Amino acid sequence: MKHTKLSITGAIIAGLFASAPVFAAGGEHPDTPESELRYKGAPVPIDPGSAQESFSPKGPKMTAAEFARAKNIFFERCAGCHGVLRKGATGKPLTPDVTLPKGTAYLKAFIGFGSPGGMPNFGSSGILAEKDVDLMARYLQHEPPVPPEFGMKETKASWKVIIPVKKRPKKQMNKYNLNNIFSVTLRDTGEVALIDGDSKKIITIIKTGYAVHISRMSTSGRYLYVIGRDAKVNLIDLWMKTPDNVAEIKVGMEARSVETSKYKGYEDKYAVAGAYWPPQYTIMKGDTLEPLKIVGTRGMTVDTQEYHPEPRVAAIIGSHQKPEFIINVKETGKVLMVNYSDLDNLKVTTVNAARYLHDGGWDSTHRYFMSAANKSNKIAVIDSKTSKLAALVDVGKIPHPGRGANFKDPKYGPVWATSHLGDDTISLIGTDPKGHKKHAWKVVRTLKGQGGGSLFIKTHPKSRHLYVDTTLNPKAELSQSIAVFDLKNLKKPYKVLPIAKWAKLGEGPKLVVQPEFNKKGDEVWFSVWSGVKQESAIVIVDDKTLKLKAVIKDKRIKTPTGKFNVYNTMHDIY
Ligand code: DHE
Repeated sequence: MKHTKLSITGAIIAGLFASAPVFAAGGEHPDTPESELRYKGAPVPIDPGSAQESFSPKGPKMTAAEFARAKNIFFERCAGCHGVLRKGATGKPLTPDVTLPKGTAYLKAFIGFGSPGGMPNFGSSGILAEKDVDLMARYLQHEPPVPPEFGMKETKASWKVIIPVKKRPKKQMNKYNLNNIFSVTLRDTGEVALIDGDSKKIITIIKTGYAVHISRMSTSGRYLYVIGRDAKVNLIDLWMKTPDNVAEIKVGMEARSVETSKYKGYEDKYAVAGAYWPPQYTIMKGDTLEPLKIVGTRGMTVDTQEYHPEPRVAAIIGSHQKPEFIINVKETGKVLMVNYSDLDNLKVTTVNAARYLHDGGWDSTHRYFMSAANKSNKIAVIDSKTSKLAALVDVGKIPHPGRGANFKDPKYGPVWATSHLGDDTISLIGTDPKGHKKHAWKVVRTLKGQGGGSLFIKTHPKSRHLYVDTTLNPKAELSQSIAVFDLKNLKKPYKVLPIAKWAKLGEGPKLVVQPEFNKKGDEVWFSVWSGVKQESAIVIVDDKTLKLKAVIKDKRIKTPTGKFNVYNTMHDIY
């Protein structure tokens, strides 16, 4: 079977939404809360046909057709957690040295009934038929098939300049207030919606990579970069009469992150995208996406110092202190400070952090990168000025800050905050080593939110509120609402805003996800995310009054998730 766009998209929805009730029903995972189980990797968008069969002489018997079917199932259901090469990530390693001694019967029971550690019960839940459970148990005892590499030849072949620089506008050709445009991820249609933050009208819908993930801005605010899970990067020119794609490229077969050069003198010069497969990052020209340099991330893990063949690139952030990209490498637990001032003699400083690095953002001074090591329950503080680890801070269970939230704690001064997937806490970390030395890089306060399953947290320098989502909490009243804390009085109980209810939608999961401020910092936008065939919406709240201000509904707004305000993204305001 060829992995078509449709089947993958369907599977993503199935994986994310349909799996939830299955997990909820079972008492099979006493040690793993459902909010964690819900946060499993999406299907890997690599064509399984491209990874060659690799029968092992010691493995149980399988026909070529069985192997091909198992490969499909593995890429769709398992690789997100166990890694394409089965070396282990959120899920355990499943290489033949581990699986062969266990044998078919043991593996069948494991796949069929799941484990307390978080392995779903694929058999008893009905996700996999009995014969497929048997098939997978045998497949796992063979060597993992390796998907192809993606070097400069393949990258260049995928590169298209749709409108050359010379033919692009010399000035802004539209009347939009560019600073207040929102790029909204339409996850399952492979598009972004550009929405005018002033009029709340959709400007245009632009085709991007499928299962599109994040948007980032060039320093000047002219160019918008969007990356899809299929590793396609789209470059959108906001100066065009109707903004549209001017270039595109693929940086691998699976990816999540894109960023731009922010250092003085390098504004709009470079872009960088990080891939999950192959594990590598690609530096490109900022205005054309011409690929300039590809660097692999395979290497040794930070703690056990063992070779890892698949260390995926997670968050990337552009330094304001040096001409550097700061790159989280998930499985090795290392942060790479990649100096782009001389691409032929590339200098990379490797900072030891902790596993598995995922997302993160700046402190308010834009000097310290606060990076979540989600399996270690730590925030790694990277000093972008000295290129050193400033601290590893213990926080709650599975920190997931997005880019986090910066504000002044009435008692402890400037703090950066993260919420958590694995518990209901919000950790406030002191970030002012000069003015509040005693409190720097310590959790100075822990707030109690609505529940676990939080993905994103947000405030704005002009706001007195902190917004915390609980998108993956199994309780609908929590996944469909937002907790708001008063930053002037953190002892006050949080208020709950029934965002999904305000959207007045029909059937659907209606998950409320990712608060994002407008440029002025007086309104905050939320996605109400339902299935691709159901109605979704964007709900806008007045930050002063915490009252509903507007609801954007349109049949084109399908599966909205991340929203990126141009000005706030350009200036790293959060
Ligand atoms: Fe994300 C950021 C990876 C699932 C919405 N996500 C990120 C980043 C990474 C990442 C590495 C940081 C990028 C950066 O800053 O450079 N996300 C992954 C996954 O591997 C994971 C767990 C599973 C998968 O297979 O993709 C995953 N992410 C999701 C979702 O299911 C979400 C909720 C909905 C969606 O759109 O797919 C989702 N991720 C987001 C958003 C951001 C993000 C909105 C950016 C937040 C921000 O404010 O910057």
